[in-house]
Amino acid sequence: MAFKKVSVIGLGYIGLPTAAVIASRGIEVIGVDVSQKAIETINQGKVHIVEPDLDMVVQAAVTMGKLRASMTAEPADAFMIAVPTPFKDGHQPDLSYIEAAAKAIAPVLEKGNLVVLESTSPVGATEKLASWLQEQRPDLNFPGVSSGEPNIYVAHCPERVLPGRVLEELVSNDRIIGGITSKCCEKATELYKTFVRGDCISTNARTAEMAKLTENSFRDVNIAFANELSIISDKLKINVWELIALANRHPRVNILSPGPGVGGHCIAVDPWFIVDSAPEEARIIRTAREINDHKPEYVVSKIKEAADQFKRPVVACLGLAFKADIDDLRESPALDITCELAKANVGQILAVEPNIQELPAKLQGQGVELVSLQHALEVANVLVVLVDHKPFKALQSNDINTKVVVDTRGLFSRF
Ligand code: SAJ
Repeated sequence: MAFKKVSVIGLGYIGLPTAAVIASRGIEVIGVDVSQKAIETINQGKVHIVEPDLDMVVQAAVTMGKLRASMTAEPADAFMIAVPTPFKDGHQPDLSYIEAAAKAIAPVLEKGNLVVLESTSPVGATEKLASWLQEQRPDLNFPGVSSGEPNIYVAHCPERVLPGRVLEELVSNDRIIGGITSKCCEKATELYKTFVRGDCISTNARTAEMAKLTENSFRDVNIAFANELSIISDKLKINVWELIALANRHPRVNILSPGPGVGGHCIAVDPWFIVDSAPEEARIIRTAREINDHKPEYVVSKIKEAADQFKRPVVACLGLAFKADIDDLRESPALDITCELAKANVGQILAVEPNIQELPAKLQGQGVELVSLQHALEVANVLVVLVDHKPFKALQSNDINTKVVVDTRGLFSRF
């Protein structure tokens, strides 16, 4: 089956780059989203999210007439669902966006179509997707649900790209193709082969769902280990950065870096899906989440100690984003720490975030000032490194040696 027309549901950080890359291979792509603003922006050949080179790829695809965005679904050969899967209170996965996507595409599905779930999902979500579609379309046979021979193919192929390197990783990363049946795997592999250079590895849908959650949990557990080491090292008066660099000289040790906590919408969220599915059994995974979630509190206490040394503390928080060299503030520990400092009346709080133009809503009206790095260096007596953005990495020892420094990223451990 050749894929002449592909529909991507959800045009966010994953859906839009995926749609644009497939369109760049000459396939007609219809992107569907609930945001009118996103649709208008994309149809003008522009982007509503920040990701290196994405603007160029989208503009080229729209200009060539291969990519079009719409608020309503239309018939296609394949549907790729890339909608958010956040968690609700109590860390339970919220699948309502997937359900809404199922309802949106169900009316236009035709025999022989392929439906792929890309959203990071708890185990069983792909099967649920098939049953939601079956409810809407009793005239079609969905795999794993209908007793008849399936005439629609459903698979899970989790996205695995790193924000900041999305376009490169979309093409070069290996993909896990989890079909509800082996025929579903075959169809989905055919689709991914149109734009993926990495290997496409077949498995079942449940294993593919768990594989994605496992990747992010592995990273979360490793970072929690590093964060725990940083707190132990503080207590024992050891430089944790030197410690980890030394331990990592062992050929079979690879400890990640401690930081102010774990942010973003993936690593801080996905492990909870495993905990929710197996609450008694997922002990390390839960503890790692708790350690990483507790780290911002620990950092705030260290900053308060530093500020207490001054009569008029001026605290400059370097970075608000959830990681280096991006503008994404979602689930950012740096933002939470800055907010906590403002609430706690620690002193005058300055925020330096070279990737944004105005103070985020959460910090407005809190007495926090968004300033340049230069200004912060001139007036602050406490310097807090929260994100390892490039301009902060370029600082020299004479920029900071008159300040009390709380360095959560190990930028100055070299001085
Ligand atoms: N962090 C540390 N120490 C480290 C590495 C990261 O504290 O050594 C922190 C970062 O500062 C950030 C958070 O962890 O706050 C997450 O950053 P990240 O770069 O590790 O990951 P994300 O959330 O940007 O992207 C991850 C990736 N998953 C893995 O590397 C296993 C990406 O490939 C996934 O596609 C993405 O999650 C996702 O969408 O699930």
